[in-house]
Order: sequence, then C-alpha cells, then structure tokens
Amino acid sequence: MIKRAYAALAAIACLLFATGSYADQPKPWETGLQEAATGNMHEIRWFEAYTLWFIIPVTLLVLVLLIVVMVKFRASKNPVPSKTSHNTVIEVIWTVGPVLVLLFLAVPSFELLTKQLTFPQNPDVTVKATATQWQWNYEYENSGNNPLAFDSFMLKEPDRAAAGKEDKSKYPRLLAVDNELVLPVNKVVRVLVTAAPTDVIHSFGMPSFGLKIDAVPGRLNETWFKADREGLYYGQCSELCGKDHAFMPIAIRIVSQDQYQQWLTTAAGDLTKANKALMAAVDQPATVNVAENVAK
Ligand SMILES: [Cu+2]
Repeated sequence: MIKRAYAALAAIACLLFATGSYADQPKPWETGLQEAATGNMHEIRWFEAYTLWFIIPVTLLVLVLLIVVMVKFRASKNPVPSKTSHNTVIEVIWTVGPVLVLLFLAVPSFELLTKQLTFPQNPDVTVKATATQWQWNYEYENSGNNPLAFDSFMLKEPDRAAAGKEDKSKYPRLLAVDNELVLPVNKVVRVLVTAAPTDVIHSFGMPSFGLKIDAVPGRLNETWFKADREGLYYGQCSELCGKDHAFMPIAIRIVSQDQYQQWLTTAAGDLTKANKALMAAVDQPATVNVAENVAK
C-alpha cells in the first residue's frame, strides 16, 4: 500500500517536473536574462539585479534635476542667469557620490570576473569546440582508443522527423541541432574554443551558463562551467561571422553521470545510435506527460 503511494507520488513528481524544466532557450518577448544553470550565471543574474539598484535611482535623480532646471530656470522665468562658477559643497558631493557608486559596483564586479576566470583544478571533462563557417565541431578529450569528435549543424526543418525532433517547444527552429554536445551535470567542464585555421572569428555563447568566449583562428581560448541541473540548453554563435551567422546554434544537453557515460561509450562507435538512446532516456517523462494531456 505504502509502496503504491510512493509510486503514485513519484509519478506525480515526474509529471510536474516534466513540464518546462527540460530546455532553456529564449522565450518570445523575453527582456531579462535566461534562468541560470551554473553558479556563475546565478551570480551574473544577482549582479544584474544589484546594478539596477544604482542605475534606476541615478537615472531618476538626473531626470528630476533636468526637469527642475528646465522649469525653474527657464528663460522666461529667469531672464538674468546666475554667474556662479564654483560651489565647493556641490563639487565635493558630485565627486564623492559617483566615486562611492563606482566602488560599490566595482568590488562585486571584479569579484565575479575573477571567479569566472579562475579555472578549477583538474576539470572532470574537457571538450574542444571548433567553429567553422557555419557549424561547430566538438571533440572530447581522453576518449581513449575511440576518439570522439563530431560536427553539429543546425537542424533543418525537413530533417525533423528523421531525427525524432518534431517537438518544436523542445527543439526550436533555428536553435535545435542535429548532434548536441552532451555533458554531465555537476561536473567541471573545461571548454577549449577555437576556429578552423583559415576561418573567421566566431564566438561560443551559452546564455544560461553565463558563458561567452571568442573562437579565433590560430588561438585556443579556454573557459569552464559547472551545470547544476540537467536539461537541453541553447546558445548561438555570438560574433558576426558571415551570411549564415544566425544559423550556427549551439545546443548542450546536460545529463546525469550515468547517462553521460553510457552515451560516451556508444557514441564512439555510433553517434546517431547514442543520441537516439539518450533522447529516449531523457525525453521519456515528457512523453508520459503528453499522453496524460491527450487522455484528458
Ligand atoms: Cu557567427
């Protein structure tokens, strides 16, 4: 009996978490930042909200001062302008005030920057992302005898059915790709970013990870992240790189360590098979949810 209750609770939990928690992607009319999926992004979001506490009052103060000056000292009301050129009190205020504001902004800002640029020792996984006009190539380090590297192209509309990616809420147009970059949750991932030798500059950007780094031909840039929840995340090339710049999205699938290991083992031999198996494993709760909706 109790077992059954637990099973029912688990099923309900599955249904609840199946809705909406599977993908992080831009939403129509979104004006804020995407939900954070890494510690750094949590702090970026915090810092953004924090700066607004300074920006809004300063903007309002300047607006009020402008209005006061325009009304109170307009030519008709104030025909003889003041010839005051110095006022020590005011000068001290408008020097010390901004200095304080800048200090309050600079300290957490540099702290955050340092955190982003401090690479954790011994990353769990290292991948290399190479940009080419106009796709990404991902290469996994330490994949042993079976080196794993593959191209990731934007998913073309006619290929949706064959790829099993008909659900546009999960695999949105212009963001979904044929082969996602698959990585484990709660692990430090080091990303080496470059562009093909004779190519142009691109940029590897993943908003919900707080990640953006240039992909420059002949130069190896390094960044890192640690995703704190599973899901399918979308980013884009973030440096204008040519006519198909808007059509080289980045998709990262964050999965459990077990799922990642399984995928890695299979992917070395057959990437399509590994991707299909992974999709079946992670998309299952959502399918149950859809069936439930249809039943109603
Ligand atoms: Cu680009």
